[in-house]
Amino acid sequence: MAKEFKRYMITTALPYANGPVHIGHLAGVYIPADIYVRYLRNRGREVMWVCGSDEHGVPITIKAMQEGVSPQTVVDKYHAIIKDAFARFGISFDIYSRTSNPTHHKTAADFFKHLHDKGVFIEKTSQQYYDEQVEQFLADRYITGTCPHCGNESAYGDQCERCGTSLNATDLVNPRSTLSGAAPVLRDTKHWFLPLDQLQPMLEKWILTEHKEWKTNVYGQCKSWLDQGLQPRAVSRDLNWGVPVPLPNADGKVLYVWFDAPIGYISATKELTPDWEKYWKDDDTRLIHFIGKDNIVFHCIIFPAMLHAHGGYILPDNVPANEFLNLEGDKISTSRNWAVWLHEYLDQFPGKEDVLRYVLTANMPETKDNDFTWKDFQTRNNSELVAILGNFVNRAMVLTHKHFGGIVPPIAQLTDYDQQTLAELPRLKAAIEENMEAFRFREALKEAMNIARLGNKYLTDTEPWKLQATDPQRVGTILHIALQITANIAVLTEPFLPFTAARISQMLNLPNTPWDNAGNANILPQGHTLSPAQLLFEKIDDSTIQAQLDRLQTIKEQNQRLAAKAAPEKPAISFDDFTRMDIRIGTVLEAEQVPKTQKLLKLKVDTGIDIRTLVSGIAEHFTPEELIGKQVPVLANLEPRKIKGIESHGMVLMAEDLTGELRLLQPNATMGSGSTVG
Ligand code: B3M
Ligand code: ZN
Repeated sequence: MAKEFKRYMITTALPYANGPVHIGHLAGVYIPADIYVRYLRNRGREVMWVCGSDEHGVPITIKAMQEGVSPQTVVDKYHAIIKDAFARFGISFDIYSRTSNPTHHKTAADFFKHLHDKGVFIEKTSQQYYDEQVEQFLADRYITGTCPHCGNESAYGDQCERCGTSLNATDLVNPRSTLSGAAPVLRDTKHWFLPLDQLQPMLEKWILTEHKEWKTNVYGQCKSWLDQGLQPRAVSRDLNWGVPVPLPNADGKVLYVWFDAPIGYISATKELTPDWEKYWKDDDTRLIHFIGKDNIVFHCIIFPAMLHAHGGYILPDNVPANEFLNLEGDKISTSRNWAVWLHEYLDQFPGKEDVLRYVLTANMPETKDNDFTWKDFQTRNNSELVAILGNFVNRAMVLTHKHFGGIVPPIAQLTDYDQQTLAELPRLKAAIEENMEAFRFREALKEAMNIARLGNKYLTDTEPWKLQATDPQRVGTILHIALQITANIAVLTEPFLPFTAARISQMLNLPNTPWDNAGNANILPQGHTLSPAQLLFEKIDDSTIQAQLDRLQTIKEQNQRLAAKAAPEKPAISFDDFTRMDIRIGTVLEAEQVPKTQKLLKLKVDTGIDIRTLVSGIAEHFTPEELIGKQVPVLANLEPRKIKGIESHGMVLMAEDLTGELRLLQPNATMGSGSTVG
């Protein structure tokens, strides 16, 4: 029997204020939470949702170094961008705070002090990596190396973002300082450790036996860490940015960012209400953390361990973490600028907040990584939002204005088909609710769209536009039903598409209708006056999508150039070795694709010595037409080789640039075939 809760405490991961928010954050964390919270509020449940910027830790100081400004400048800049973009996008936090806030500094310091005074921590001098060139200890992201679990070569000192494992810097293979690139040395330093090993039995019982209902990805990750055996974790760092360790003789030490950031949830609640304790301490509060998969260990193991060790706090009842969203087949990355940034989207697509909300919900990475593509964005807009939802609402509104002067007509006789259609409304509402309660937001959205599908089918089947002359009463009944379906859409799509739902409500002149009053045909009274119809969605054309794809292509090319490195030199050869090669200028006479291959071209080349056949793996770089007539260097005395059954006599020499692109090498004036190269 599921536990009865009185209220909900919802948290969403605090985004680092080291960059703007992108579609990966939205699909993974903020949209699911926003849908869920709007749903809870609409059902009249007591709910509090807190978030804010994570302004501490090495992610911030690294960004400051890159931008050549202070950490404070970095967090001020990105906090403002993030907060504003969330607000414009309709993300309905009760508070969006920040961890540089004095309330937070005090709350986090007090929390640490409490654990310290209770004797929870192990104080230990241990060896930590130190960069002798910049004379600094290397916390977390100041050190990278190869993850011992998955082989990722750019794992951080505290975590591998590829496999999600939480690491100690000394676990890394081949560690390097990100400050100087140097191999770091080990030096003694004192830190406070949370004895996760001692807390293991409590965590095992709590997660593995009491929370078997957690999503399989979350439960599975927890189980694998617990199976490996938890180790004590340092909760302080040698750094000059963060919440200072609130103890004497702790100069230059701050709280580890992953110690202070989750306490930020508590601080934000405190900021909002003096009555904060009931949300964090009452057993009848249901605490739920919405996060991405890279944050699972911190929210399921470390933060609960902190709360438990402190005492008096509730633990999360669920942590519905999502997987990752990719962009056009590639991992989203702030540093590589491979993202669709929310603030840019809002500027470029004004009035289309719900289109992005819809597409990201429909592709939400709930059970596996998923991909955002601009083509899919266009298709979902044009064939779902425009063609299904927008089309239905528009037909119902326009026909009512045309035939009934914008007044909800009365119902006359209901046919069996009418009754069947109306019976779908409570069923669809229940299906949305069931999926919402289980954090299955993609399914919930599908059911919500099914209301519009139902309406479209109803109008298409009953064809009221053909009946006005012969049976106006029947037309009235049909439109009455269509308008009740529209009103259901206004109420039941609100959590997903709040801007659209508000516009439908406004068109319908709909008084504030609680969720629980929907799911039936009694929302609009007959005789109720509607406002003018307006279009909800418009088609997105190919050129708009192409502009986005072009922008990404430019970024991809920039990244390739930045990442490209010249290959190391090969071992030395003698002058004799070199002169043994017979390189001639040849003229390409014929070129054709080798059948059933992707890469091979068959060339007929005049080498001056003879006319010969060459097979070259360049078909993905050049068309036959581009080559015919060109002069190219040919290594003529390469032993003949059979390639796909064709004997190749030599090799065309080309230049390959750092990104793998091929370029022809041509003499700067036409030469006789057979001219030598050396
Ligand atoms: N700032 C990590 C992240 O943005 C971190 C989350 C903190 S939640 C308390 O992925
Ligand atoms: Zn890894």
